[in-house]
Amino acid sequence: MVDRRNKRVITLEEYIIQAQNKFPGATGELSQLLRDIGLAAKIISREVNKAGITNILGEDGSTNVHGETVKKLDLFADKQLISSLNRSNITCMVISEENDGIVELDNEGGKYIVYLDPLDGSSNIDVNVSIGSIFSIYMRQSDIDEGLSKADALQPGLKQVAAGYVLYGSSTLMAYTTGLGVSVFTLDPSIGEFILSDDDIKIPETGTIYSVNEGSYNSWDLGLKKYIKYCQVEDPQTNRPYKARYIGSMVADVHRTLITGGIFIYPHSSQYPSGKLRLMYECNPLSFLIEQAGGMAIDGEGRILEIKPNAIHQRTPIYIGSRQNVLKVREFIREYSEKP
Ligand code: P6P
Repeated sequence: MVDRRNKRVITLEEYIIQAQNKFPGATGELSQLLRDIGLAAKIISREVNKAGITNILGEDGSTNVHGETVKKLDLFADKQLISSLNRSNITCMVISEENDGIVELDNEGGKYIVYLDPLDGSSNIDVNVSIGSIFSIYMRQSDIDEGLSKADALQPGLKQVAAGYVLYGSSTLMAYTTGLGVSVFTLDPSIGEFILSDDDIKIPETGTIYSVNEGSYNSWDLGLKKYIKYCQVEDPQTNRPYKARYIGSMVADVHRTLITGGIFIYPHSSQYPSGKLRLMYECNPLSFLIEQAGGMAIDGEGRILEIKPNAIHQRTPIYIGSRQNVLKVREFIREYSEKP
C-alpha cells in the first residue's frame, strides 16, 4: 500500500480526470461512467450502513433469476446503479443479477455495456458481514444503427474495458481497473468523497491464506481435496499450514486475497456442477482486476477471462489469487484429475 500520509488527498473524481487527461483522444465517456458508479456506490453505502436501523433489512418476498430470495437492499442497489448509469446517455445496456433479462436503457446512442452484481453476498446483509457491488464494462460491438445484439452481451472477459467492485465493510472502498493497474479508494463519509488510498496495488506473488467453503469437501474432485490437505500440512519452509479464512461474500474474500495474498476458490460440486459464481458479473470483473494486480484466475485449468460465454447468467468454477497459489492448485488438479 502506498504511504499517503504526506501526500495530497486525491478524490475519485480528480483521479479519473487525471487518468483521462493521459489519453488526449479520450472522450471522457468512460470517465463519466466510472463517476456514475462512484455516485451510486456512495448512495448504496449510506443505505447499507444504516440498514440496521431502517426496515430496509430483510427480504422483499421476490426471488431473482436463480431462485434466490432477494433482499430489499439488493433491489435498492440495483435501482441506484441502473438509474445512475441511465443519467449520462453513455450506457446502452445493463445486465444485472437482479434482472433475468437484459435491461436496455433509453440511451440507444450509448457505447458501453455494463454487467452488475448490485449487492454480492447479500445473504450476509442481515448478519452485518461485509457485502459488495461488482461491475464489468464492455464496449458495444454492434453499430448504433444496427441495434443491440446477443454478441454485444456475450463477450469474453478479455474484452472488458473496465471492471471493479465496491466493498461495504468496516469502511467503504472502491477498487477498479481500466487495464492500467488497480486503484483503490476509501470513502470518507465526512466529506462524501472516495479518497485515493492506493494507485497501483499489487497482490503478493504467494500467500498463506486459503479461502473455500469446506462444507462441500465431500463433493470435490480429488485434486482439490489433495490441495487443501497440502495447505494443512506443517512445513515451515513453505509457511504451512496455511490459515483458512472464508467470509462467504466473494467481494470481501477476494479483496482480502488482493491485500494479503493467497487463494479464493469456489469449485464445481454436486450442488453446483458448473460452479456457483457467475462468469459475467462476478468472476470476469474480479479476474480482470486480480490479473491487473499481478495475480491469476482460472476455472481449474484455463484463464477465466478467455471463457467464451454462451449465456448471460452462466456459472463457472473459479480459483483466483496469488500466482504461485493458483499455479499450485492447478498442479494438484492436473495430477489427480480423473482421467476419462
Ligand atoms: P456459499 C454470496 O451469496 C455468493 O454469491 C458469493 O458472494 C460468495 O462467495 C458465495 O456466494 C458463497 O457461497 O455456498 O459458500 O454460501
